[in-house]
Amino acid sequence: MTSTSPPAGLRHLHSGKVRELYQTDGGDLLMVASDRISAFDHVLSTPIPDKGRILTQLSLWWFERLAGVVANHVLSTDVPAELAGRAVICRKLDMFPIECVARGYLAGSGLTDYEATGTVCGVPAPPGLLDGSQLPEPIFTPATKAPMGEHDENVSYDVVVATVGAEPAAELRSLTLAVYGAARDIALERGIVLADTKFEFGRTPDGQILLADEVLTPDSSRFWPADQWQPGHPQASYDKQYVRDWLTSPASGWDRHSGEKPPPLPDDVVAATRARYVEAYEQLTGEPFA
Ligand code: Q0Q
Repeated sequence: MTSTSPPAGLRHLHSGKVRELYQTDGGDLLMVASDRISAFDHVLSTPIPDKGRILTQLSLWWFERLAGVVANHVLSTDVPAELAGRAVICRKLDMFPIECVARGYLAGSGLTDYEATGTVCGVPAPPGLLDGSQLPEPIFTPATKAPMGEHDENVSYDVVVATVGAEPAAELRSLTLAVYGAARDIALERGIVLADTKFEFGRTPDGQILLADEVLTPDSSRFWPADQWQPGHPQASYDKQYVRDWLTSPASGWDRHSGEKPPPLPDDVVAATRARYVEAYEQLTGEPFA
């Protein structure tokens, strides 16, 4: 079980569903990933052992692999012993208040929008696409950050321009699509469809835009097993399908539309979910998770 109490001498800044952010004495940031998992907009009461470590190490692998495409905010992994492997020291940036989403496939709010308007968050798309279809080209579908527990709101590119200015907006779109495209190709070579992902960027005092937050993890992206990809129905989630299937099965006794909190997960679902996170890490990086 991971602790949520702040490490000694650090000031707590933000809490996310599954992560915490602290400020160090030197003015840098410490981002800590927990073993918490969310499903159906609930943070579940049962942790997934090592999830925080696995996703932190995966994000660090991506930052390194993509350093040629975009610089990032990572400074060090020299963190307090009790957080080893699941925390990162990063540079404090002036964050853009925009969730920079890239979509290569139709799913989630992009699919809902397409079915209602024939466009994906205002971006034209050809007729006849299905749930899970690959888009002709990846698209930038920015969103404004919602309070925890609420859904981000998709906004038009013009809103991004009005919010951050024309030049930064163009750079955010360009970087988002460049990083997504590179990561999508790497993931697909390794048997994983990167359907979409969410990036956060921040600016240094001298105006450089850096890739921040965590990147290209199953928490910030839709990962689908490539050998099961079949447009026309909801795709299996690489990491959360066991959790979703159990929670929506009679065995859980839970009704996802009831507003009730989900019940604790059984040991076998926890073990299978942990195994999927390990499998995703090892399949993408080619390295054993230790
Ligand atoms: C920053 N967050 C995310 C968050 C709750 C993470 C602020 N380099 C940075 C970063 C980053 N990354 C942030 N602020 C300044 N400089 C990241 C959304 C929220 C827990 C963990 N919020």
